[in-house]
Amino acid sequence: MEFIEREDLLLSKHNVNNSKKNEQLDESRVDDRAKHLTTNQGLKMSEDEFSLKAGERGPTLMEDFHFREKMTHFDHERIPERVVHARGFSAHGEFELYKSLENYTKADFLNDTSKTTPVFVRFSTVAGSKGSAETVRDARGFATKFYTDEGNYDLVGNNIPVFFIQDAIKFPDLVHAVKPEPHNGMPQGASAHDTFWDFVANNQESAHMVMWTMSDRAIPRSFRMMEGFGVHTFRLVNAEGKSHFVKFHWKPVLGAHSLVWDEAQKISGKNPDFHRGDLYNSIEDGDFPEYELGIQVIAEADEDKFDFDILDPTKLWPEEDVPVEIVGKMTLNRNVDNVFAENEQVAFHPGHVVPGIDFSNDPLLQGRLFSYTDTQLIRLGGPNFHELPINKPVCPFHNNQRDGYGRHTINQGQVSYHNNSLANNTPETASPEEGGYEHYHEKVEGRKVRARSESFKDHFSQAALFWNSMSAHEKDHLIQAFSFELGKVESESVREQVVEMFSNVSLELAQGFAENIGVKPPVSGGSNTSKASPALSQANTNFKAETRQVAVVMGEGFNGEEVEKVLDGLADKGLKTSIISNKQGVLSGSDGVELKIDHTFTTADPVLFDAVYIIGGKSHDKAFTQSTEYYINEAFKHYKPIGATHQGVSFLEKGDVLNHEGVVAEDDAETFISTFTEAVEAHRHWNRSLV
Ligand code: HDD
Repeated sequence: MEFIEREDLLLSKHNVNNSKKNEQLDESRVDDRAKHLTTNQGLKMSEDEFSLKAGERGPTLMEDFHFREKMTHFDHERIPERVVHARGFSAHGEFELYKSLENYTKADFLNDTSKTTPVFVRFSTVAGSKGSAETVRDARGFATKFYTDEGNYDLVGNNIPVFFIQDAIKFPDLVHAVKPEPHNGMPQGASAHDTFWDFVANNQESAHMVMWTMSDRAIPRSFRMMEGFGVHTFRLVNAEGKSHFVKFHWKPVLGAHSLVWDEAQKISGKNPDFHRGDLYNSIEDGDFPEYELGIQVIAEADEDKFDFDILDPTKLWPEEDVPVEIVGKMTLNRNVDNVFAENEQVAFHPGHVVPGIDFSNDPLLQGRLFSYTDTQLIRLGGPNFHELPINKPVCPFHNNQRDGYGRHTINQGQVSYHNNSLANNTPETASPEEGGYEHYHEKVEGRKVRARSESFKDHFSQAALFWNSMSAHEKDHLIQAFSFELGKVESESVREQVVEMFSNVSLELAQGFAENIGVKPPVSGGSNTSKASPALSQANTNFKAETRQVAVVMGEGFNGEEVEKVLDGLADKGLKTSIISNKQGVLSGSDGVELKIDHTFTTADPVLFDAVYIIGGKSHDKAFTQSTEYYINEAFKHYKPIGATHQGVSFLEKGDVLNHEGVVAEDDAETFISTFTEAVEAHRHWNRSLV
């Protein structure tokens, strides 16, 4: 049998990642194409369609080893999904350091600017199951594994800089409350239900994080347009043994941008894979997502100089008080080859550290240090998950740990204990000078107590700081989000408790949603703080037109050369255009220009695009007209840029959308390209009046 070699199909389109980790993974990558089918024992099989039977119409024989092997493997294909963060997607990349941080840390990958560190990042929602929709209202996980020469360092963060609870012992309670209710298994991937809000009202330390999850941050436009935060206060320790407190930030080069809630809900149905598709396609197109690494540093001596406890994970360090210093950049430049092998089997752990990075006594962090290995043991089926290709460090590892399910390593020699004389007491420990990890010598003293520190008891000031920092439209979205979520809560008592709770954050906020959920608006309350942190508002983020998706609605007989010129011009500006029409195939322009249709009105939807550009055509039937009007109305309602040229302008006139912010009707190609690109760059046109 002759196989045809299809070189073009054998390699990932963008194999620009030449990192050490990528080379290591190459050893495990297998391409099955153009090969004979064999059993797992390597036996070539001549038949894979029919089981071995006693006669053509007879029973299947026990002897059929091929059937048994194939079926048994299939029967065991599933592993438990993650108890939280089950729905996620990943990519490979590289981290480069802009400047040495040796004053703060001895971590080699944060010292040597000539080194590029391979990374693997997994983004996720938190509450939903593995198959749930991606644009739900939720925090997003942002977990990064740095494969450093000194071992793996995992920065296991979220896109929100604070957390719901202050002590890890409450994590099972929080998760039980937000997950589908146990008596009926509803709702999936949603916090809009009684048990979640009952938890919130009765665990008021959640106030600050709830402000974030009710804000636009919880419905990101893209994984590429989210900030990342290490959340906890960690320690950096330098070669002299001096320690500083640190918080880690990822700042997306494209800025932090969000969907609107109506749109997010519709996307959940139209394309539940919206975020992974966006990440995957961007990388395949060579538009590599980039995030800069930032650090906030507080000297040990300044630990008590703030009006919050720096160990409290419900508090952030306002960037205006403790500036974020940008120190490096991560670029995601290779998609996974196999979602199970990489995205599902990757095992993160906040306790995977390298010399120079250490922990603080944040009681949430301390508990996480136990939980992550524990969960991998059940999820990945035993203690050898570090040997899975995606988890394996790029530096050698040696110890006396042995055996267990699925052991890959063949440890040679007689000795598997320490201390020993038979192997010269090796593998031997390394001194700090030789790169051995040494825990920071923090002095600790105290009575054994189960208690919350007094300094952890202010739950509302930073929730108010967040509210004060929001722009008008962001405040409005918060009020709408509270109204939606609590509108789904059946218990009147819970609704009342939540209004009462958030009246401590802002009277304007609590009054804004109370009536919508059938609760008497509070008349007194509010916070004493008028402090704001402009960095918390997405109105102050980066704005870029590059990689934005534009739906180009057009029909037969369009203005040929003119349209081609505009589409080329938009592509030059980095915009991604998709031609939408009523059926698949090719559209012919007035002057012989032909354009391929990318999607139809049936397969695409305006909620899947950042902007809409109406070109129209020479003549339209009723269905085309209705679909085009739907595109315009949806885009208008979601504050999206709308453009039109030539025949397209009449649609805007009809819909009364002309003369609104972010609506560009212009026949001159050059002017249209620049004005429309500017409108797209603005992301959304929040001041557009919808009435
Ligand atoms: Fe967690 C997964 C982030 C608190 C216990 N967590 C998990 C993931 C992220 C975070 C991004 C997914 C990693 C991946 O993609 O595989 N978790 C956080 C952040 C927290 C946090 C930023 C607060 C600052 N987590 C937290 C606490 C506990 C856990 C307090 C328990 C004490 N988290 C887990 C877990 C998971 C997990 C149950 C589920 C799957 C996994 O670990 O590997 O162990």
